Amino acid sequence: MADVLKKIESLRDEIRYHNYRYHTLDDIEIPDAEYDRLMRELQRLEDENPDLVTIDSPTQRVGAEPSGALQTVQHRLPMLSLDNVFAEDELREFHRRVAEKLEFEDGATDLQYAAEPKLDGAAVSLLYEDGVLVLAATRGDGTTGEDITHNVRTIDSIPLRLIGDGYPATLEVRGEVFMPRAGFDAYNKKARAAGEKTFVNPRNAAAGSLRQLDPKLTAERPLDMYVYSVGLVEGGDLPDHHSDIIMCLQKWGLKTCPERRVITGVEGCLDYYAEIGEKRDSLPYDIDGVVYKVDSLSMQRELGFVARAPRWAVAHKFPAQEELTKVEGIEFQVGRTGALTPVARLDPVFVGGVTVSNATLHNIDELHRKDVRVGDTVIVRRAGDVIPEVVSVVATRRPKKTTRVQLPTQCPVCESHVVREEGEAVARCTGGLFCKAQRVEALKHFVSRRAMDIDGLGAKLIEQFVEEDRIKNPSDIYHLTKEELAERERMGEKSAENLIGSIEKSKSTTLPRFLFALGIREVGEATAVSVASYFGNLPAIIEAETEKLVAVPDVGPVVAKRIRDFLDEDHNLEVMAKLQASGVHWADTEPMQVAEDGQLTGKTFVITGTLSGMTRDQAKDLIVKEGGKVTGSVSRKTSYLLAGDNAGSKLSKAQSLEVEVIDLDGLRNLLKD
Ligand code: D41
Repeated sequence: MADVLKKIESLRDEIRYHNYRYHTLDDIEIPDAEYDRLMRELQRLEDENPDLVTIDSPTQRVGAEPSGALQTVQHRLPMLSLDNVFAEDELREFHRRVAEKLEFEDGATDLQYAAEPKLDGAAVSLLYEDGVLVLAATRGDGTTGEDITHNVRTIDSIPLRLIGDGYPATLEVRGEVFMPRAGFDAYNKKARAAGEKTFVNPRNAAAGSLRQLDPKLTAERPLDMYVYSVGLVEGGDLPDHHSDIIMCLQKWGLKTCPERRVITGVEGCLDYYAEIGEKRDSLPYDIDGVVYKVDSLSMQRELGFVARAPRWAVAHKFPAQEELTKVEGIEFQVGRTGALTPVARLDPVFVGGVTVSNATLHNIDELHRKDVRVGDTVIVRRAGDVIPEVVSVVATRRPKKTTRVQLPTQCPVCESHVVREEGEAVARCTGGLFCKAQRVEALKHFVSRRAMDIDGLGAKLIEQFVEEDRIKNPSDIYHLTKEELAERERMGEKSAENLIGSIEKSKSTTLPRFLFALGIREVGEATAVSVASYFGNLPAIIEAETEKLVAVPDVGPVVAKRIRDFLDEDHNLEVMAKLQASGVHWADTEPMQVAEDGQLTGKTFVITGTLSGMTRDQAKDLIVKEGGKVTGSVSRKTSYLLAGDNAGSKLSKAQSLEVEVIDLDGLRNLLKD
C-alpha cells in the first residue's frame, strides 16, 4: 500500500510538472502520448485505490489553468472533456455501456452515432448574440477559459455575423481551431530560413497563436476552425439530432468538418475508424483520432455524464505522431545541390504508423537551436507523409558527458570544403559534380518521373554506376548498353531491355522537362515551364542576360541569377550539348511576344482569386505581352494586385502595404491608355 501511494504521488508530481511546462511555459518536454500514458497509469491506480484519491490530484481537473495575461471568462455551461479509447475492445466496452443504459436488447446494432475526425488543435467557444460574434474563449479547464475574441476575429473562416435566419438569439458554438498542415509547414519553413523560433507541431501553433496578446501576430498565422457542438442556447430551438444541429451551423456560415458522417452501431464505428485512418496522411490537417457521439439528443440526455465527460461520446485515438526515442548518432547527408543536412540516427520507434530510424534536423542552425546530441532522448514526430523530424530534446534526460555537434569543415562524401554563405541557413559542399553524393542525387532527379521520366533506373543502379565512374554526367545514361545492364546483379535480359526502352523513350521530351531535369537550383517545374514558354527555345535561354530572365513571369532576381550562374559554367553547356547529341530532343515553341516598351513595362503584378471571364494564365499572358511582370507574392515592390472573387490573404497583405488593388476592368483600363 505504501508503495502504491508513493507511486501515485510520484506520478502526480510528474504530471503537475508537465502541466506547468505545457500551460504556463508553453514549452513541452514530452509528447502527448507519453503524457497520456502517465495520466492513464495514475487513473488506473486511483481507480484501484479509490481511498487514495485526493482533490488536488491531476485526474480531478482535466484541462488547463488560465495563463493570467488574458481576461478570464466563465463558461456558463461547462465545456466537457472527452473520454478516450485506444483499442477495439475498449470501444466495444463503451458501446456496450451505452446500449445497456439505453436498455437496448439486441446489442444496439442499429444505434446511430455522429462520427467525425478528432482535430488536433485548440478547443474554442464562440458566443453569438443575435447572430453577431460577441465573445470567443479558450476551453481552459472547462469552467474558466480566456477571452481570445480579438484573435479569433482575425480568422477568416469564422463569421463575425451569422448568415441566413432561424438561429437562436443566444447561440454558443464550440469547435476546434487548428492550423492546416500546409500552413504549418510553410510557417516553419519561413521561420527556419529567418532563424526564428519554429512551432513544434500544428496543435501548439494553433493554441499559441490564439493566446497572443497582439492580434496582428495571430492574423499572420494560417488558422481555421471546424465547429462540432453547441453550448448555451436561448431564444430559439435547434433540431433534436446532433447531425442536424451541425448542418444548421453550417447553413449559418460556420465551417464543419467535411469528413463527418452518421454511422450505425459499433461496426459502423470500426469501419469509420479504419477509413479515416487510411485517409489520415492525406487530410490537410492533423488529427489524433475520431469522435463518436450518440446522434439522438434525447438519448444523450438519458445517458448523462460521469464527472466532466459525457457518457454519450468517446474519442477513438490513432497511434501517436510523436514519440520518445534515443539518438544513436548524428550524420550529415549531402543532397543534389550539395546542401548538408544533419540527420539523427535513432533507436527505431513506432510513430505515426511506421517504424522510424532516421529523422531530419533540417540544417545546422536548427540543430544548434535544438541542441540535439548523441545519447539524447528526443521527441520524434512523423505526421502525414512528411519526413520524420526531431522536435525537441528532453533536457532532463540528457546523459552526462555529451558534446555539441559541430558543422564538419569537409564534405563527408568527397572531402571538399564545406562553405556557408552569409545569411544562408544551409552549409554546402563545394565539390559540385566532383562529389559523388551530389552526382547521385542529381542523377536521381534527372531520371525522375516529372523530369526525364526514365523508368527502371533506380537509386541502387545509379549509385553503382556513379561509384564505378561509369556515369559521370547525365549524357552517359544514353550510352549504356543492354549487354552491360544485363550483367548487373538482379538485372535479367528482360529488365535490361525494358530499361534501354525507357531510356530511348525519354529522348523525346519537352523543353520544360529538360530544363527541370538539369537540376538548376531554385528552378522547379513551374519555373521551368515559365522560362521555356517565354523563350521558346534553348539557345535563346542560354543567351539571355539576367535582366531578360527577370522579365519572365515568376522569375525573381535570385532565380535569374541561379539560371545565369548555371549557364555560365562551360561544363553545364557541354552536358546540354552532349544530351542533345545523344538524341534528346523536343519541339521548340514560339517565344512569347513581349513589347520592349509595352504599356505595362516596369510594372509588377500579383494575381489572386477567381477572375470572371478569364483564367489567371490568360490574364498573365496579357500582362506579360505588354511588358509587365507577374510574381507570386505581394511585396512593397508590387505595383498592382489583380484580385478576383474570393481573394484571401494576398488581398489583406496588399491592403496593409497600400498596394493598389484592381479587377479585370482596372487592368483593361491600364491597357487602354
Ligand atoms: O475534433 C475535436 N477535437 C473534438 C473535440 C470533436 N470533434 N468533438 C468534441 N466533442 C466534445 C463533446 C462531445 C464534449 C461536445 C470535442 C470535445 N468535446 C473536446 N475537445 C476538447 C475537450 C473536449
